Amino acid sequence: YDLGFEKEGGLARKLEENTLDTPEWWDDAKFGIFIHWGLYSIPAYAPKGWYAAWYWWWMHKWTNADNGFWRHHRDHYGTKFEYDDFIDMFNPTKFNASEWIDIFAESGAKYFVLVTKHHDGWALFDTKNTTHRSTYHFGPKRDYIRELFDASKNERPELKRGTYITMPEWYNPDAGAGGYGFGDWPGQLAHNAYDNSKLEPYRGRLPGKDYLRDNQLEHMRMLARDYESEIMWCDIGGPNLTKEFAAEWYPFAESQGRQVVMNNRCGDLPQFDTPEYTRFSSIQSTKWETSEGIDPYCYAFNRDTKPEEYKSAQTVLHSLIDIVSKNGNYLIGLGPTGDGDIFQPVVDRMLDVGKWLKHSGECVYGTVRRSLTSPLIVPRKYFFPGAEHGQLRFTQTETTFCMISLIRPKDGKLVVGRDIPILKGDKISLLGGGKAGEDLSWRIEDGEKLVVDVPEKALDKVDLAWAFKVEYA
Ligand code: FUL
Repeated sequence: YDLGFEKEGGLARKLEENTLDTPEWWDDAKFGIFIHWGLYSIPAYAPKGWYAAWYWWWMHKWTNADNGFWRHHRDHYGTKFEYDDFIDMFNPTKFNASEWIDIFAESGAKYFVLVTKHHDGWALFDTKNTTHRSTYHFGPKRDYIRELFDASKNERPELKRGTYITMPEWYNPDAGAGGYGFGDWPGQLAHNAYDNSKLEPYRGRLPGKDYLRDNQLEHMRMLARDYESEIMWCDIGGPNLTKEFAAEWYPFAESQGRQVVMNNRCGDLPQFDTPEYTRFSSIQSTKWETSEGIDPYCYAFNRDTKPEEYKSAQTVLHSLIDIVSKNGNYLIGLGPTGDGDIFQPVVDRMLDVGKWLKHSGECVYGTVRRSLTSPLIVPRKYFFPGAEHGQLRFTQTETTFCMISLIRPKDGKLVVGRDIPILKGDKISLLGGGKAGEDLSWRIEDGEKLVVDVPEKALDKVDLAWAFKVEYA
């Protein structure tokens, strides 16, 4: 791993000063898929409103408690059943890497982020001799991260590939209170229901080794070097050796002609913020990415969520448009089932989003970063209308201005009651509206109201949202 960090030059200085920006491809990509899949996908259960990927946590926090979660666990698995007993049950017979990758690409996503190791410490890649707590060493003995990355590299190379990795491991005493002080995890508490000794082989502890250096840092290095991850999506933060990692990773990627990116939970050197289940009402000046599941409450599969509760294609698409208009990216979580299936109702919704992006993606991907205080990032010096106005969202490229209506315009007219950057000679079209949606007639009424005539025939061709593109003359 001696990647020879170049001390002089731009990259070194940016790392030193912590001013490394997000790469252009990441800004342009806008839409990603997040995959939470692991042992927790087998029980696939959490109290409503909580994260199902935290099954380990609930189990240990609430051992023998008189509450819904524990009763559920007890009734299905019994009180003597430890979380690591799921290891032998992990047998995803329906898993098909190519199918997953196809779903990601056909959803219109430009990148994906796989959970490679969640807080339960269970890795989905070959952790080699650092720890044996992985799908490669136990259960199916497969490296799912490798299989998915390979499928993407071979079949959909245009997708960017990212890796989520937890910084602490809840179960791991070397990381917890007795070790690096990541917190007083329930794993450190006694729970007399279990025979812990039988779990020792799965624990992945490294006698005489250092948690940060030989586990956390080493796993990040593996993902960066052996899998060529392009997004290091860390979770939780806390004690870390991220500066050391970054000093190797960025020059390594750069030497291969790749630009890589890291989120704000790796510790130092944050490149983008990561709000969860969050929208903003105005343009944000720092780059950010909202992540959330298509499930209304969690990222991983939860068997208690009914299919009709999943976000609809319209909700997913409107969220994406809203987020993009405010400088964000949208990372939507799909939770595959324990046997490796992406639930059909989820696939159907995502494919509908992909269909819309095929005809109207021009108003989403590659749109420029916008700001309220310095609107003049487009060549034309116009009054800038911000991100939204009622049911309209605005985006821009260098040569166009987009008005995306989240509702179907009424009476064959799009009415924008607000100054927008349009001049005589500019052309307006409805993306996806076919011939009837091209070169629409428009006028300014009452000094500032833009009225665009749009045939019902054109409106009928589009569903979910209507993207009007203003092409500068
Ligand atoms: C959180 C985690 O605890 C959740 O389970 C999920 O992975 C989310 C993206 O980050 O902090």
